[in-house]
Amino acid sequence: MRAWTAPEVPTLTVAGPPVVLHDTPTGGPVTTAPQGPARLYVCGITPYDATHIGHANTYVAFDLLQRAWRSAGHEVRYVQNVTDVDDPLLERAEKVHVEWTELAERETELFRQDMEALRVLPPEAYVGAVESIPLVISLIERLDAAGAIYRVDDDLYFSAAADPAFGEESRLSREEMLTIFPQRGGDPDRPGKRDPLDPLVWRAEREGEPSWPSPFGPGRPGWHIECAAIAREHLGGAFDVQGGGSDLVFPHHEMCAGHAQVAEPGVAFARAYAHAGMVAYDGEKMSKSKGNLVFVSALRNSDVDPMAIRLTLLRHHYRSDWEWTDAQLFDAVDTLVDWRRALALGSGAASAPVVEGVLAALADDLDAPRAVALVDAWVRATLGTDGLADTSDPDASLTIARLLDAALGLAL
Ligand code: 5CA
Ligand code: ZN
Repeated sequence: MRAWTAPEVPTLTVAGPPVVLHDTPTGGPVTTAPQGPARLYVCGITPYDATHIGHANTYVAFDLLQRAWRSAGHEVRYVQNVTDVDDPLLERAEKVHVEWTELAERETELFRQDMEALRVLPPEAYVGAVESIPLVISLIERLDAAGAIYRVDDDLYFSAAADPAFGEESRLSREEMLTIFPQRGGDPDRPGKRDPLDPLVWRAEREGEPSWPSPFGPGRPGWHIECAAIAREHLGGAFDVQGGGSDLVFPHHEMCAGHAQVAEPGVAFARAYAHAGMVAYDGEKMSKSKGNLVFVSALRNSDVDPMAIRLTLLRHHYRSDWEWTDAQLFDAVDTLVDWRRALALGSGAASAPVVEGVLAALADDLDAPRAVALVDAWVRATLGTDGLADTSDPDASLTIARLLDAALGLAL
């Protein structure tokens, strides 16, 4: 699939430190140590509605990771999927009387435009579920050869327990898993399953649903096997970071890891798992099913500067759960007026400590709020907000503008 156009990223003269991330399985910091290019997989959208602020928050978070790795001198191999066939997409298409392929294409295109506007760096491989069906089939065959696949009617399930490490990604108790599983696409109560937690990997053809031929009969891929197959194919085993929103910790990333680790015993799916917090609106998690959405495209269509949207997101640590309010957006618009005023001056307060501080903050578990606070302090000193304006650094504006663009994705 075609990704979107990459924004220019200025090169900085100062290198950033090694990147440390909070790892969900261990619950602590891990220093990423890419061997060769840093390999990143981030779960992509299910394209049945427009990009909302929650999605944007997740993709901006992992954009910071890509930028921090680049600042630390790594090349990055970034892969993202598009779940372009799945239950929610088919249900929505039927409800609005649009071909599911047309809906998926339209919403994916809107997502590309939103990502471009927010200056999110595109993945090197942007891969759809439909185009990956041969990969899914060969992964299922491999799991079957390992004895981890069984049939319920004409559908195929994966024995979660076949992975000795099952449960280590999410670190949830069995009770917690059983509670969450049905809320996130699982079917624990289906008769004939060996374990209620086993996930579907191949859904046999149903009337009125699209299907593709396979050695196990016509059907379509389950959700987790899609990401496992795409990540394995495009990144290989034990890639550096698996990313997504925290709603994917279980079952999605647990099951992806399970599929991959049974297919290739002894090789971890990913070295680290990083999860972005959930954005709420009107008191509840922003989600398509609840309908409490703030769309990036709607804001753009009402002339909101995408850089103000991005700054609003950056003011929250990527791991925190927070609630979107319009007031925060207006505040970011005002902030950018000050920042642009300071950047227009040419000279300003010393820039070197800001460069060092911002790169250090981002390498420290993507601490964008700390980075933004350092820039705010530089702007105040440069404009003389709290006293005399500091103009001691003749090239400050140029240096800070490049830093904002390269490290934070803010082109002002
Ligand atoms: N296609 C699957 C992943 S393979 C999927 O979850 N699609 S999605 O469209 O529902 O979500 C896309 C990404 O946005 C996921 O990483 C998800 O964790 C994240 N996300 C969804 N809702 C929110 C929210 N309210 N706040 C933050 N991130 C969110
Ligand atoms: Zn995924």
